[in-house]
Amino acid sequence: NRAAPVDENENKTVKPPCKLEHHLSAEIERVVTEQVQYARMGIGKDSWQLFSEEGEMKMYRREEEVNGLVIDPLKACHYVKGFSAHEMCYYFFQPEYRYEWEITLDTNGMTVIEKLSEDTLIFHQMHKRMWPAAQRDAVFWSHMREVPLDKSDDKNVLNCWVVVNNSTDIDSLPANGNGKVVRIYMTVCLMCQTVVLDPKKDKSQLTRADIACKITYCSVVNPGGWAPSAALRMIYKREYPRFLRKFTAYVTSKTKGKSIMF
Ligand code: 18C
Repeated sequence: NRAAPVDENENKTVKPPCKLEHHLSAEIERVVTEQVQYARMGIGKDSWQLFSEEGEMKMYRREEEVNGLVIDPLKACHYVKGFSAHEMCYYFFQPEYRYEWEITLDTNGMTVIEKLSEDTLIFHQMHKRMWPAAQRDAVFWSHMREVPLDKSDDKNVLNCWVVVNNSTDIDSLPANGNGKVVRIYMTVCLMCQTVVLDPKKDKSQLTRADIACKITYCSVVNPGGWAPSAALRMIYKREYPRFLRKFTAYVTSKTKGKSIMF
């Protein structure tokens, strides 16, 4: 005669464990595992070069080229008080908010091609053209989930969420199909951890003043075709800090006054 168990994931948008039952399941499992491991490594001892620092936000890159194209891997770390890991990932993943923060999109540039499951979407994005290079587009799967905590995580970490965006091919939208738009290839990982600032408080007592979000954003973008290296590196240096600054401010404003989504 016991009461029904309380489902503490009831209000989450994605309920772990994720049910992956589609043709991309195996690939998503592999890429997400890899990306989470890579994000957890932080900047470690590798030769990352700090290229931007604004308060808690630090951005590092490694200069790399493939067939003469700049593909510099980027790792960014940030720490923002007042919202949770789930909230940060939620606004990054959900398509209905994208135009409110994504400044690289062309007018009406985003389309959801397919919803594979609650936690996995396939997007087509048409990006703004940057003269003198050709316009770029991208087709990618986007997957959001909660990640179990790891022994390497700090004691004050409450939970961890991730969104991975990874390029994919679909028959209906062939790359470079019209001879004008060049397809970019990317792997992007946004990993966030909710940090509890007052360890004496129980989860149910936490307010926005008691939490912070530790953010790791990693990306590798292959421009897919000719793009002047120096110009591209200048765009990276300007646009990545702009994105993370703007996006975290956006999440702060969207969550203000709302109950916390853990
Ligand atoms: O992760 C981010 N956004 C996600 C949701 O949209 C998703 C998409 C990432 C891909 C971004 C690639 C954009 C290419 C756009 C072309 C340039 C437009 C610049 C317009 C500036 C106003 O994961 C946040 C992404 C933050 C992106 C920062 C800039 C990256 C620039 C990449 C350039 C690629 C080659 C362009 C060739 C131009 C050469 C002069």
